[in-house]
Amino acid sequence: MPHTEFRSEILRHLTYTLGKEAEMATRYDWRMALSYTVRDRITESWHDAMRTSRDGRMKRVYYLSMEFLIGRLLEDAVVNLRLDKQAEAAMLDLGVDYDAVVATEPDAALGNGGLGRLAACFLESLSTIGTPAIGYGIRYEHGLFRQTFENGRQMEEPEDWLSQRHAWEFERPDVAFEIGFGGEVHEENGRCIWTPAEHVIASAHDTPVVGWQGSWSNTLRLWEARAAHAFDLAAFNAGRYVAAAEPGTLARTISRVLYPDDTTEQGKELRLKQEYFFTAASLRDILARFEREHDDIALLPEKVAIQLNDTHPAIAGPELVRLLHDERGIEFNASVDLARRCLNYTNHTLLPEALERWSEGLMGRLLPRHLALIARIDEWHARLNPGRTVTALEHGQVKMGELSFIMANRVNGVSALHTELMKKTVFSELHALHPERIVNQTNGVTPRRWVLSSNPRLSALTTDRIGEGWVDDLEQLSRLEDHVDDPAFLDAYSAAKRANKEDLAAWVKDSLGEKIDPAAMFDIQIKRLHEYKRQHLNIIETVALWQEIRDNPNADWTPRVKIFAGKAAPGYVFAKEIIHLINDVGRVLNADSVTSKFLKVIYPPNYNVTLAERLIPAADLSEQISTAGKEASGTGNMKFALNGALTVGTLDGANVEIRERVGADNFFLFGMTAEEVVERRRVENHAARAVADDPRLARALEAIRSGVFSPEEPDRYHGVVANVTGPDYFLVSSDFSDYWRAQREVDAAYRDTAAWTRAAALNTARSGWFSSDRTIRGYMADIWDIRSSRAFATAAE
Ligand code: 26V
Repeated sequence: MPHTEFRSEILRHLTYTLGKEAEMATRYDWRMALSYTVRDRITESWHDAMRTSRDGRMKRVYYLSMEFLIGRLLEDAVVNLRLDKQAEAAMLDLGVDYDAVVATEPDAALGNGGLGRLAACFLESLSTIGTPAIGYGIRYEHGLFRQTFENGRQMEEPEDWLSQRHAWEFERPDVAFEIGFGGEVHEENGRCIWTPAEHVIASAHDTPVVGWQGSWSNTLRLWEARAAHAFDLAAFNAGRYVAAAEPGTLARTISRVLYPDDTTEQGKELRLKQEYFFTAASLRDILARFEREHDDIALLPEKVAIQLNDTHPAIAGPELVRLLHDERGIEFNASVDLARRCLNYTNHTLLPEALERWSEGLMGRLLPRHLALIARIDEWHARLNPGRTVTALEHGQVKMGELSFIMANRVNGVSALHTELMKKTVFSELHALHPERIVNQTNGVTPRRWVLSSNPRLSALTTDRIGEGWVDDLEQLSRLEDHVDDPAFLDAYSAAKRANKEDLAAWVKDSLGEKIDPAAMFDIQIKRLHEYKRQHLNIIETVALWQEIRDNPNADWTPRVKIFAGKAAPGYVFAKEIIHLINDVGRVLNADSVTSKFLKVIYPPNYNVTLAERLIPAADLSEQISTAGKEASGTGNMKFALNGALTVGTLDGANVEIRERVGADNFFLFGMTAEEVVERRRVENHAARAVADDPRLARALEAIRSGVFSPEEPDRYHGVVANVTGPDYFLVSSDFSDYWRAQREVDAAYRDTAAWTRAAALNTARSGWFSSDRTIRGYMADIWDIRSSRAFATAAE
């Protein structure tokens, strides 16, 4: 279609949907008009996909997730529909700056980090592959908080992504379910009846998720909470205006805000309410759809595959049993069996503090019937597995990991190492009872967003050399290996990286006022702040390097820019101290006229999907330095490798598999293995010993401790230093020397530009396996038993 026709559609939306004249339209108006125009193109394929799924009575995947970190949607849709040229030309014709318009879209941060972003990549891959799927979650009014820095300290502001209209969603006032809480359970003719004390309405909002080339679209269905009776007329008539609106306010708190803790803090009643709210609404929706298409409930496991994204929707087990047994009168054992054959559980962390547990008291108060059903499920499980068994209910607590495991057909880890650790640690006893249940599905990322759209230069070069088949068959990137000894290719590859770095440098200058040299190595660590991710290891090494440069300022240092980005949970004091420290160190180093040409520290605030898209294509070095055994997989590590950054990393999570694929020569390995970590913790005073053995570490810690970076408050970092030299659970001190060694190897390697570029290109060429398309195909084959996607339908024809 010519761009002129596209232009008239934009104008039509501007006039009739937005009610604006072109002369008066703002960038917001243009973005909305463009978004509606693009959305129109998706809607037909979306309807086709739904009709095909319905008419074919196809098995569907239901991905239940508390978090979907979707980011901006306009550019992604434009790229997937291949409308980029048309959209840009049409906007140019209209005298509107396309990039500026795209940049007005709020970044939808309905998630904390890895788990939520994975859910978003999975939905896109499911659409690309053409597998019928619905993602179910919560339509948070406020997503993850906005981060700012005040004198280097993290401040949190509410995020307001819905303050403007959300162009991509369709409200479905007709799709609504009453969700109950509390109340009583009584028996009537041998059947349990739950009479909740309180009800909230879950009402659906649908966003189409378009796959590559627009040939299939799935749905992201987010539930909004509202009151069953939003308004108390009696109170209003009595002049109590605030009280009159109270029922609505109370109900709406359920979908008001995303919990901003990714691993700390537990046990909030509202969180359990959110979990039950969206799980119960989703299951009712799933059963209603099933019952429209089938009349034999025995077919349920053949037609419905439910994936629990961590334990947050774990209440799905007892709730599905309740819907089948209590509400449909199916015998209890048969109900459990049916439910179990539909449900699967992905574990995303083994950190003990992140494993969900609810007190029996709270569960009994909020979900009395479910508590009783969990006890019955435990009995059922014990009966089938006589001898030593494991229960979900124990010592007055409901353990959601155990409950999910017991109620799941398949349980999966997110990298090879993590899956093995699941078997050996948290789930060892359940694994012994059910050795076939745990499977591995190493994470992946969508190449449409994380290469094609965010790195157009690398994409153009790749397509020029190997054609565009790589976009939905990422292992084709291996064909780039034929070019890694061609100087013209390497020149073009490094020119693309250089241009990306120049773009980033310009953005840093504009937004932070700091000048960075695009010729320097861009060394990036971006992720949530957490002790196990060890941003403090990175900044301590930075301090040690700075001291060494000051000792010997005329040496031939390899210039580096250390870039950090990431948020700390508002209540996570230690993580906030690390942010403060990084900013304090940056302030001193960036102002040091002797060293700043060799070493700078940059920390842009408010890390989100959009910022990741800007940073990753410009990276030379990817920091993946978690304590081995703690990072379940990582997905940023994959994005960096694909975009030609070399990794400095530990043998943790998917780093292991990245290194296996890109080759040990193209990966800077350091640190203890997961087993060595466990050993090392048994050594008395391990941290003090490590500090005593490494004068560089001792000196860096002394500078931090004595207030070199916080002269206005010299003891500001006593706590951080005391931790790293004392208990040091995450072994920052013990891994320091080897990290330093690896970093100096990185320095040396970066100086050989040709060899570095070749290694970077090999990272791209050998990372194709980390596409989320591959991960989804793995889930389809090993977990969901789905062979009926569009891809398979075409193959069968
Ligand atoms: C826990 C909690 C606890 C209560 C409050 C809210 C909340 C939200 C999230 C979580 C669990 C977070 C687990 C997580 O994000 N794991 C990450 O999952 C990624 C995708 O599999 C993986 O790449 C990362 O290594 C892993 O840390």
